[in-house]
Amino acid sequence: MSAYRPLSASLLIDHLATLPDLTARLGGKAADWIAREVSDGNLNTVFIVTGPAGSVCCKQSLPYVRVDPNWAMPLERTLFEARWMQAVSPAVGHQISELYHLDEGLFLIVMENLGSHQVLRSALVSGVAPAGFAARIGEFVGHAAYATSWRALAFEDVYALRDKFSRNLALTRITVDLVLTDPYRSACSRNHWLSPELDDLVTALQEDAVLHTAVERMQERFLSSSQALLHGDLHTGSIMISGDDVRVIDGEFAVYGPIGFDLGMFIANLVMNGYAQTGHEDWMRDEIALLWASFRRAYLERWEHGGAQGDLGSLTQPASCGTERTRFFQQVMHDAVGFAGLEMIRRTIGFAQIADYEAAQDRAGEIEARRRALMTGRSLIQKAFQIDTIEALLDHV
Ligand code: SR1
Ligand code: MG
Repeated sequence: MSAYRPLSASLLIDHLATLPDLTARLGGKAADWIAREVSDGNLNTVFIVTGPAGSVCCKQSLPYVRVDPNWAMPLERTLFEARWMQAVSPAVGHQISELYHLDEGLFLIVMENLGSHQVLRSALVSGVAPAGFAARIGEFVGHAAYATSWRALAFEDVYALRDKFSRNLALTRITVDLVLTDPYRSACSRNHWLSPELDDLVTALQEDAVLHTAVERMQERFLSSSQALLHGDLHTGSIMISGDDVRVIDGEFAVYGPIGFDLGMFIANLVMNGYAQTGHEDWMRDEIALLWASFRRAYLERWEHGGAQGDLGSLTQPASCGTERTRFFQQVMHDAVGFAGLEMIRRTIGFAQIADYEAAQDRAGEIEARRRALMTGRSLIQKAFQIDTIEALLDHV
């Protein structure tokens, strides 16, 4: 295990040169390699290292938030990301990147370089994302959620897996604060919004005690429902895409929680893209319908045929529990609706906002998109437990 130091491009090359497997993967000698920083997310540094025979992607934690160095942050997040990759890869195969190496001292992950892929959010903003991508994400959530659930695993195994992620405190704190709390607090200096155009809606969100009770219900779901191992940050910036090949990256927020959290977060990002970009609205509705159908299909396929070793459902035949299936998917839908509402609000007035709004055709279009997101988000949170089906959700957005 190495001692921690933030790696520059040349320090990273020196370090990789000490690792025979990675040296073989890159080919040639260290002097032949090029390391290029491609950091894009809020938290970490990322380099692509290329040699004569191949390339790798290297991600290192910093002791602070990359985009806000005054915000101190423990280094451990890379370890949780590696654990997430190890935990879900048997169920999702090539829908994530391959993990080549983890250095627990440097808090460094070395993984497959998705060189021909593009971040889905950028592909949407530039209009080059292929239709149908959301089906792959639905499959991913269905397979990962079932494989880590109480249906698939004996409770002893779920407890063991849940324990591995239960210390992911710093990033879970980010979610609890940034997604589930901050936007509803008028005194929170991390919030920012287009002012004065959104002032009336922001004040209404922050003064609405009935809404805050509905938010509390979603806080309760996030904190007290341990249905499956979540990705925990499944927005369109956590997906890489190249034609049909769709990969889920950045599992550092992984934690046990309600399955609808991942689905709701992804749905919200599609809805906001549809509001922001002219001509995308019907397309995003289609993607949301595909996401849900493929999630349901993948989860059910494993439920019916995947071999149930879990204690949950041990008394019933998978094929004979239609009522239970309906109840289960309705509950996931309720959670997805509520968390979609929270994600829409925080991405519009909270600390971490989205580039999609800047792709609106003009300022009036951006204001309109942001206002729609705030109004729809609020309504989704309030009506979460009344929206039972994907059709009802689509009618609502
Ligand atoms: C301080 S981190 C802000 C946001 O970036 C990540 O991608 C998560 O979405 C987090 O909420
Ligand atoms: Mg990320």
